[in-house]
Amino acid sequence: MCVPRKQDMRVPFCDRQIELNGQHLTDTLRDCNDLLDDLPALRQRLADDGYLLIRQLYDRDAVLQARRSILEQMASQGSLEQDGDLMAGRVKPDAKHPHLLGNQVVTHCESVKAVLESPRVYEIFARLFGGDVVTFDYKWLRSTGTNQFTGAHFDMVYMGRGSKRLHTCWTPFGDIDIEQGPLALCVGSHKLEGFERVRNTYGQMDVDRDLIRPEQPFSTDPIEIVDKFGGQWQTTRFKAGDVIVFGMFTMHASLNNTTDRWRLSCDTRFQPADDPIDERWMGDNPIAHYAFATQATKHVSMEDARRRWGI
Ligand SMILES: O=C(O)CCC(=O)C(=O)O
Repeated sequence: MCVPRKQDMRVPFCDRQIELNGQHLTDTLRDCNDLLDDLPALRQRLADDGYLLIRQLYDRDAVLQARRSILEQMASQGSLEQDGDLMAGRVKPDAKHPHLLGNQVVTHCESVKAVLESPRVYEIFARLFGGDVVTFDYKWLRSTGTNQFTGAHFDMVYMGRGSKRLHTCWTPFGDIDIEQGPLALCVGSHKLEGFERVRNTYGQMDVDRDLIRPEQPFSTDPIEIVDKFGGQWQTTRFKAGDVIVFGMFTMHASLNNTTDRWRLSCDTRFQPADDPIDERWMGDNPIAHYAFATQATKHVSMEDARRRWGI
């Protein structure tokens, strides 16, 4: 019998089919748990790799309890298959996409907030920044359905008006295996010379100021990015309780969710409390992205913008 080797597995990654553990994509994101008691080494790792993967930062049961609350909310919105297995989170075919992104009814309910703003995550950032920490009130709680994915982007362009030390913390609400479309980082993108022109052009834009539609990623072709600018896409199998932290210039995307289950995750933001803050994301009813409500006809496509930047 012929058993396929691990490196023979091809996975859908945005608009491409890519060999897992080939040249462009590996499942080798490394955790930093062995460095957690060594602050200089932890900071150095973040500077070197552009990310910190922390296994089981949160209490797994607390994350699963939050998952249950999110799924109950999704069920009440009619987005779940009613098959008696709430925690499986099956996509109801033809259901409308659930309203979770920035929905404080869900993101600030007790069980979800207890994870996203747990003392454990505050402590990590307080140590990394060496002082008090603040988190955005807006939380990007995501449900990624069958065949959906997130295109490659920097977070800078969405929330870059405040602290230069702003970081993202990505939290899976459940175990996320390769086929459910985990997050992938283009490792090296935050510092490689090849990405300098991307950081200096695309990375300096602001989707609201420059009228580039917020839902347009930099690219949906992960191979193009590596071939043109360098780095390597890396992912991993996430477990409920894990988090991954990264900076505003670490390019990231997600693999495609090929299952019939919603992939649940939330990205939150942390920064030093004394730094200026991007006001679009603060308060009980954050301003959020605003330009397209009023100026939808003036938008610039990412394709045109990239041509203009020469990248
Ligand atoms: O979860 C995803 O698919 C995308 C997350 C993301 O873009 C982020 O954490 O900034």
